[in-house]
Amino acid sequence: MIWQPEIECMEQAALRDLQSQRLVKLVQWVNDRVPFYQAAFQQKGLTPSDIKTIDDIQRLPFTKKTDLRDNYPFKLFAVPMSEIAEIHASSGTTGNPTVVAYTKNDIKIWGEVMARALASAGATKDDIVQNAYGYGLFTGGLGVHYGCLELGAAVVPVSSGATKRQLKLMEDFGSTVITCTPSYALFMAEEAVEMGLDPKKFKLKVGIYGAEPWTHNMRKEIEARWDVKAIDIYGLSEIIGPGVAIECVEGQDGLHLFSDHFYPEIIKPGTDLPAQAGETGELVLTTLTKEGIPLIRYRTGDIVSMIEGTCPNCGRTSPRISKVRGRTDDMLIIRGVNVFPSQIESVLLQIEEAEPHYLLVVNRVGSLDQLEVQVEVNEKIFSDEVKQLETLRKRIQKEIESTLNIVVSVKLVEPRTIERSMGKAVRVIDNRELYQ
Ligand code: DLL
Repeated sequence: MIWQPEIECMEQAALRDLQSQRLVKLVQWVNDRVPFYQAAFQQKGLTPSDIKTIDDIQRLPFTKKTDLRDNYPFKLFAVPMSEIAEIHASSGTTGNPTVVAYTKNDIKIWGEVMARALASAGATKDDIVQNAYGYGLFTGGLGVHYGCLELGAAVVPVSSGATKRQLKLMEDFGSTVITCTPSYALFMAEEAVEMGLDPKKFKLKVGIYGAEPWTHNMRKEIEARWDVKAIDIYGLSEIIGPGVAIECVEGQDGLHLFSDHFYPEIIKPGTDLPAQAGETGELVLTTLTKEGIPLIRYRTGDIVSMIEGTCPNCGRTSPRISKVRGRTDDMLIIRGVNVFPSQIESVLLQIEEAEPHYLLVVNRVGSLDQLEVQVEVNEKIFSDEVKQLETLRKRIQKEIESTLNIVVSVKLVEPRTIERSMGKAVRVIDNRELYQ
C-alpha cells in the first residue's frame, strides 16, 4: 500500500518544484536563525537570495558530524527551546554525543514518513507491530512508534533485549510485524530454537530491519530462518531517525528515499565533487522541511549508489538508494587495499557450513596489517574431525582472498562464542591504534 500516493508517486517536475520551494525557505530559515549557517554562507559569499531552485543546492556548504559535535549541545538549533518537543542524542563513544531535536511539526513529519515506510513494507492498520528497536535516546524505537500511531497499527513497545520475553509476547500476541536490527533478528531466531520454538511458525509476515549494514546474503539467511520477508529500512538521527528510505515489499530492490523531505546527492568519496549518475559514493542529505535542527548537505558517511526514475515494482517516483555498502569510516585499509566488512559478510554467508556470526580483528604485526576473520561454525561441523575443519578453514580463507585480493587468516570458532547483539552489532575490532 502507498500511504501518501499524491506525494510518493508525484510527477518528477512537480517534485522538483516542491523541493525548490522548500530549499529556498530552508536557506532563509537557517540564515535568519543559526549563526553557524550565516557564517558558512558568508564564507562562500552567498546570500539566501542566490538560492532559487533545487539545482542551486550545489552552491551551498556541506555540514559534517564534527559540526554537530563542535556546536554541542544546542548551538545548531534553529528554534528557541520553547518550540522544541523532543531531544535525542547518539551514545558517542568518544567526545561529545551528537544531539538532535524536533519541533512538534518535525515529529508529525517523522510519523508521516515512518507511516509511509511501514506501508511500503506491507504493514497496515490491522497489524500488530512488535517494535524491538531500542526506546530511549536512540531514534529507532520512537521513530517506529510514531509511524505505527500514524498508520493505525497496534504497536507493542517492547524495545530491544529481554529476548525470551520478546519471543513469548511474539507468540502469545501473534505479532505480524517485527522491527529490529538484522543482527538481533538472527539472535532471536537462535533463542527461539533454544526455547523449543520454531521461528517459522510465528504469525510474523514481515521484518523491518535496519540501523546497521547487512548484505543480501544476510537477508536470505534471515528470511529462511523466520520465513518472513526481510525489508531494509535506512535512516540516521541527524536527518530524522528511521524513515529516510525503505524498500518496497513488492520489489525489495533499492530503498525509496523520501526526497520531498530529504534531498539526496551522491559525492565521490573523499572529495566534494558530485558522483556520476549511478556511481557509488557518499550519500549527502539535506533536510528540506526540518525546523528544529535543519541540516544542509550533511555528509552521512554512508556509501551507496542511487537509481533515479519510477520503481517498476510499486510505482513510487522518488529515487532509490542501494543497500548501504559500508561507511567511509568503517572501510578497512589492509595493506593498502580497501575492504568493507560487508564484502566479507557476503562471502561468508555463501558458505553453507559457516554461521552468520563473524568478527573481523585487525592487528599490526611488525609493520604489516593482519586481518583475522573469526567465523562460527555449527555444532555438527564443530564436532567433525580436525582434518575436515582444517579443509573448511582453508576453503573460507581462499574464498575471501580470491574475492577481496588480500591475505587474511581465518579462525573457526565454536558455536555461540561470538557476542550476540540486541542493537547495532560490532563486527570489527581494529587494534592498530594500539600500536601507534
Ligand atoms: O540507526 C536510525 C535507524 C533506526 C535506522 C532504526 C533504521 C532503523 P543512528 O543511530 O543515528 O540512526 O545511526 C545511523 O546507521 O548513518 C548508517 O551508517 C547506519 N544505518 C542505518 N540504517 C541502515 C541500513 C539509526 N538500513 C547510521 N543499512 C547510518 C546500513 C544503516 N546501515
